[in-house]
Order: sequence, then structure tokens, then C-alpha cells
Amino acid sequence: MDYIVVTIFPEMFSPFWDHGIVGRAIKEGKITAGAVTPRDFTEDRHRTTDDRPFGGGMGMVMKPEPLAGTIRFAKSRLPEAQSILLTPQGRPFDQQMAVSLASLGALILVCGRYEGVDERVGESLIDLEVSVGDYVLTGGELAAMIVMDAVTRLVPGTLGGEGSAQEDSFSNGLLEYAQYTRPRIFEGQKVPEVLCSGNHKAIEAWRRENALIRTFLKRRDLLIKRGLKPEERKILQKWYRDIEQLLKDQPLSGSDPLPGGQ
Ligand code: 6GU
Repeated sequence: MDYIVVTIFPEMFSPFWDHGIVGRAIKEGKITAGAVTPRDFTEDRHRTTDDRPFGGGMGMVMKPEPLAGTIRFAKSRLPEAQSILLTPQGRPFDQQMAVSLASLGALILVCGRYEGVDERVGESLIDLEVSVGDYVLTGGELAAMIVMDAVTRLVPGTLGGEGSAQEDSFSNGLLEYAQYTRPRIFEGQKVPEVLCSGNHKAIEAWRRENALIRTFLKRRDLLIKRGLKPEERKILQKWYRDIEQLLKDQPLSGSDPLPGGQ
């Protein structure tokens, strides 16, 4: 995978490209990454990349000529690349989009700044607009890093543990199961016994059940979107019956103090 980022803050990317899984992927040649800046494609003495909006209003707009020049330069370096504009107006980024972008060979990630980008740049030079969530950032740089991070770990050979990308949250539509490491008792809380049993079948069953129940409790929207397999329906039904039984066995005493002493 080859990336070129178009940004007026190329320095923001050095720490990201120098560390962790992404840093290692670059060192090992699994991906390449570079930044180009519209400042180098300006013609005026002040190297101006923004200007006031036509029609008035607050903030500044990224000028079309330097941005278009930069994107064209990036395309000359990566002729096969898809060009993506990071903007809150874009299509919501999710794991499925990460998987489909990872199957491409090259991406040009264009970071908007200020209050926006001159609309005419998008019309001719952008293949896809992407947003990383329903909130507003001061620029597309962090969003570009999010996209590169999520895509890079799907490039074969970039993750340490084989199969890690297949097992993780969302790849099967569920959240990940709970993880534990030593010590076996931490501040009075025990690691679930089955995980220390060495019984791989039982461990796998516990993890499947844990992932399902966690998703039900924390992200019911994901389960609804994805639907339930017959065996998962059974797991949730059993869990439901267990809770019903517990409630029958433990009638309200009325004497328990509420947390906070009220
Ligand atoms: Cl891609 N850019 C900006 N500026 N804000 C965002 C975003 C992108 N995604 C969510 N908020």
C-alpha cells in the first residue's frame, strides 16, 4: 500500500509514521508514506493557501489552485491511487470501508483545513469523501491518520500476531471478548477460571459467549444491524433464562442501601 497525504501540516505525520505498527510497516517496506503540501504549489510571496469565503461569513477557505496543483502532483506519483478528501461531510468511515480501501494499492489522502475546501476542487479531483465520525475536527490530518492506521493493519504482514485482524472487533460484526493477563487476582478481581483451564474448546466457547453478551450490552445497534446466528440466539436465550432464574431466587430485600448512601 502506498499513501500520499496532502496537508499544510506535513510535520504532524512524522510521529505517526515513526512509531508502532505503522512505523514498522514503513521500515519493512510493506507500505510507503509521504506528505506533500499546498504551500509548495503557491505562486505568491506569502505562499497563501487560504482566502476569505465568497458571500462572506466566518473563517477561511482553502484556495483551489495550490490544492489542485498538489493533488495533481500526488496523482503523477501514484497514478493508480484513489483520492480521498477527509471532511465531516464524507461517507462514515467504518471497518468495512477500511477493508475495501486496504484492497487498493494506493491512496491519496487530502486533508481539509480551515472552514473548508473550495467546492470546485472536489468536483474534478476527488474520488471519495470520507468522515471519521459525527463531530468536527479542526482539520483532516487526524482523520487521515485514522484511515491510514485502520487500513495499514489490514495489509498482509503488518500485524505481529497472525490472524489478529481476522479475530478483532467488527470483522465478525461483534465486539472483542474480554482479555486478561497476569496476575490472576488483581485488586480482588479474579480472571475467569475457564481461561486458565487449558481447555481450548471451553475457552473458545467462553469467548464467543462473552463477545456476544458484551456486544448486546454495549452496542446493541451492531447486533441489530448484523442479525443473530441460530447458535447465538441460543446463547442469549440461555443467558436471559439464567438472569430470570437469578431474579426469582433473589427476591428484593428492600434493605440494601443504594450506592451513594441514599
Ligand atoms: Cl474527515 N475532517 C474534519 N475536519 N472533521 C471531521 C472529520 C474529518 N471527520 C469527522 N469530523
